[in-house]
Amino acid sequence: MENFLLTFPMVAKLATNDYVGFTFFVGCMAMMAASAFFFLSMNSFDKKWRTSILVSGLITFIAAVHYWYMRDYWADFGESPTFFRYVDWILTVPLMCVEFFLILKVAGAKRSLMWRLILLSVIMLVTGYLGEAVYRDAAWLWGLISGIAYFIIVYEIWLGTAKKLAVKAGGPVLQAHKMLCWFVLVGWAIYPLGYMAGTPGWYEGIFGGLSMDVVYNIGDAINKIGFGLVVYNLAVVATSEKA
Ligand SMILES: *C/C=C(C)/C=C/C=C(C)/C=C/C1=C(C)CCCC1(C)C
Repeated sequence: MENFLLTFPMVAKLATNDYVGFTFFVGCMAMMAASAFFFLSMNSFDKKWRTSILVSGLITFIAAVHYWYMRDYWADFGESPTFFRYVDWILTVPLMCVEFFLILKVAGAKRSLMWRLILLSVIMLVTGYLGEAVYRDAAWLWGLISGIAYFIIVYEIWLGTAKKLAVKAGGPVLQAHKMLCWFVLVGWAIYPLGYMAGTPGWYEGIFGGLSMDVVYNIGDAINKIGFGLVVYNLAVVATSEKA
């Protein structure tokens, strides 16, 4: 029995300088804790906000499950879990687009806005995956196409239809929308840096000292939990203003 456990340990050792392994581990815990927080707080709010909080919880929960697998994958193979990473993103990033729609519904947001943002985010992620995993020699080109889709999302929420709806809604919704816009502009900009650190191209060396996975893991923690907390805060403020 003892020999068996030594040959097939239940848990992998984590080296003290394994920052990728460490951030997968802590990221997993943080996503689990955030999910519990969002799910358990959900029913203390006005019905209008419950779906938004539910979606916040789903985003961190889906990430928690993927982090569980990615942590394992990294421990076993010492390689970037690119496939799991992009499956996680392709589920959670469209849900973040849904959040914009949900909070702007009070101002009459249409479903077409939601689908437009979802479509752009899918284009951004699929082209990113092609560059990172399939056509690595042309990573810069796929990254550029991905970046254009990202730019259009930024334009849409900062200056386009979404912005106009947020202004129409005013008050706490406008404030929350602004915060989410900052997350997309600054928080999401972390990802292209990770991409450039982890793919070959003319930019090699500029970000070469960074670890792609550490950058992605920090980005995920900031964006998924931060996004959820903005929506949570909106529900708190809007519910107390009504009371
Ligand atoms: C929770 C996960 C989130 C918010 C992931 C967001 C990912 C991005 C904004 C990725 C963007 C990329 C580019 C803009 C260009 C290079 C390729 C990507 C996919 C890393």
